[in-house]
Amino acid sequence: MTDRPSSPENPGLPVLYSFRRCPYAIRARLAIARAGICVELREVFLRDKPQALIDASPKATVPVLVLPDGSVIDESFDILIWALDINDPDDWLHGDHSDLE
Ligand SMILES: N[C@@H](CCC(=O)N[C@@H](CS)C(=O)NCC(=O)O)C(=O)O
Repeated sequence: MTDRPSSPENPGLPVLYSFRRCPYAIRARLAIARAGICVELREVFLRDKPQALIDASPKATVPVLVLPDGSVIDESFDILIWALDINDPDDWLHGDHSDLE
């Protein structure tokens, strides 16, 4: 696992700190995937978080998204909104989902 704050291997890509089984991280990954956005995924161990994650978001929960300009989104719902604002092919943000109720 890398501990770098930026992504020299994938310059320009957002970095997503995630934990596979975390439901909040799953929500963020789902929205990012549906939006078709490429990110560098960094799986973390919650018991041994990388310093770069803590530096980006001192509350140190996952998911954390670090954008190429250095800005940080550290709430899964905000990551979902960020992704779907870029591309929302199924209109999850504004569609009529009354059939799901
Ligand atoms: N409100 C946050 C909650 C994130 C959260 O609590 N994630 C858990 C994992 S599921 C976490 O990182 N806990 C910190 C820890 O276990 O050290 C969000 O929606 O992103």
